[in-house]
Amino acid sequence: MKTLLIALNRHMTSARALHCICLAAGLAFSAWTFPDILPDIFRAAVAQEPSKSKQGAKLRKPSMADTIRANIYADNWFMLYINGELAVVDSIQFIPHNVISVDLLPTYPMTLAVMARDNADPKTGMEYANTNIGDGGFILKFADGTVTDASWKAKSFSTGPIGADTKNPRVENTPVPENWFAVDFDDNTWPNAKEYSEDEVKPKQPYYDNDFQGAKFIWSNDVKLDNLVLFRKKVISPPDGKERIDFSNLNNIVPEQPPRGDRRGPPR
Ligand SMILES: [Ca+2]
Ligand SMILES: [Ca+2]
Repeated sequence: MKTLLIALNRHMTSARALHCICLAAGLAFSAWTFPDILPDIFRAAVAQEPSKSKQGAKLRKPSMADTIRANIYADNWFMLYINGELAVVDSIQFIPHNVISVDLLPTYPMTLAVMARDNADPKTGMEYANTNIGDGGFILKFADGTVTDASWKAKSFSTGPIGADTKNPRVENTPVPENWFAVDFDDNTWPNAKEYSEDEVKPKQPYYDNDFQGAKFIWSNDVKLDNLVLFRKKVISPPDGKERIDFSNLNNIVPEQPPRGDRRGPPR
């Protein structure tokens, strides 16, 4: 290599020399990596290098056909982060019990992080003017086959009334970690969610009016006393096995134009 550098310095401009050094280094590296296919290394490089083929200029704009429907029901309230960003908030704080149905444009791996709350006074853990201990419950189903079950992580951060003592109700709170919804948050020490039956949660009618088939009600260990529960789940790939385009980089490229005639005329 030293000899090569001297020769290059003598006979070439510095720009051309730099080019040749890079080429030589590339050949040496490629020859070491692919000793038997040296003539093909350039073709291999072209095939592998720009992962732009996945996210590059040919990426089209997504349409609603690329989205998946999400059905979510919480007893009593939830908010959902997807890949670290707030995506869905239950529009009714506690009562009545409602189903939230939204369209999502999924990206995999998909990290789901949910905060769910039972209707409970934060100081007593009870509801309806401290006359009742209510129960929680959370269930979710996406059209890609993502469902809630015991594979989710679940951790309670507010429990009460401690010991179900309604005479002297007290609550134990644990600070919620600042980055609990982040993709890289470490939930390894969190327990798995516990599954509950419909009989145990007793969902209201909107639950039966929507598709939750295959999904399980989940909560932490005590569906009555745990009143603030965080759930996390990492969906590595679409559970239904269907290939989906990753549009998450769409704002950094110029998308392919839609076909002519795709545009609709003005409303009549
Ligand atoms: Ca409760
Ligand atoms: Ca409740």
